[in-house]
Amino acid sequence: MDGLDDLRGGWLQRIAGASDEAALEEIRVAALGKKGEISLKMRELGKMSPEERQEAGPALNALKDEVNAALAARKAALGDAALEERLKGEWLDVTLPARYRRVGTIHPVSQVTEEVTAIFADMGFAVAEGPQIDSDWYNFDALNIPGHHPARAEMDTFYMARAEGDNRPPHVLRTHTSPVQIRYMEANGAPCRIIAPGRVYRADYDQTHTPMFHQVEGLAIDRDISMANLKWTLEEFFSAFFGTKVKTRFRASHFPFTEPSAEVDIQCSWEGGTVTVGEGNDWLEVLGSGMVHPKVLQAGGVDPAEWQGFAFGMGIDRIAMLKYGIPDLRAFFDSDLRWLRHYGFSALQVPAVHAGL
Ligand code: 2NL
Repeated sequence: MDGLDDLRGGWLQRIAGASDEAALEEIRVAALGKKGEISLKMRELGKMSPEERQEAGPALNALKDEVNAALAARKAALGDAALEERLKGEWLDVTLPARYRRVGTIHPVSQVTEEVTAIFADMGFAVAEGPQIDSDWYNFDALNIPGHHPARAEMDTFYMARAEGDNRPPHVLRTHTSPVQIRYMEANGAPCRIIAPGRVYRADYDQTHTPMFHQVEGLAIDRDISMANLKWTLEEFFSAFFGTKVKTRFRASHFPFTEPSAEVDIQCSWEGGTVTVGEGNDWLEVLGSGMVHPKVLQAGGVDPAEWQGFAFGMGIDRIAMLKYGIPDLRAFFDSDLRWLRHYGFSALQVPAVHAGL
């Protein structure tokens, strides 16, 4: 077919000269679009004799393929060049210091919970968790606190509202984490060594009480656990926690869920209005404890003829104040950023745990 070489030469030259994708698209339409030059030529094939068509058909198809290939190649080349240009403009100095960002802090309660957990973990205690709303059976009856018991009233319990005719058992905001330990005994049986840290609730608000506070309870059950094991465990704990040898004093007490029961004081000094733990001749009450009452073991599905153990409970907020010199309990829950920055901990700081004292 006459003039095909000129046609090829012309289009390839225009493609090579296209300076951007839009120009390239214009060229494609002019050559291969519905009314494009090459498309019109192909339409002429119909008017040719079979002999002419035999020759011109394949030649035109080859030209069409060649032009298409040239268009694609030029498009890729233009894309590469555009990217190259952009990368030159988007230069970035990765050695510049990072932009300033305000970092948060770990709340003292979280920090102390981590510290307590780490110390008891070293002594073989696992962490147990449970619901903050529980039935009055788990919160009271299972702990040998029957319906008429004054401890129920003393604990200033928050009861969940119940609609008229709702026959589910009454539920409460847990007043201690003991129900977690009852549930753990039910699920896992004896022997066991656990601590149960978490939020607890009592309707009490003054200088030294907030309606929500944090408690950690501990439970160790085996065949021959005694008060001696309790005393060693607590002395070990307080020494590791305060980073100095801490003497403890056990005073006989009474709780419905332990028998015998003891309140535990730690040695401290009062000097210039500040408390220092682990020295001096004064005592601070920080903990309640005792041997788990047989009825409580029974409520947890553990046979008191075979098993016995100790339990204890202490306030986390209280020991956090003592360790870190925080004077006012209520500020713990004010969410005051200045307070949080002052008393908070770096997220990168590992819990301060002192071993081998
Ligand atoms: C206190 C008293 C205490 C317990 C908590 C406990 C848990 C189970 C069984 C027996 Cl499952 N006892 N917990 C025992 C003694 C005292 O806390 O004054 N805490 C600040």
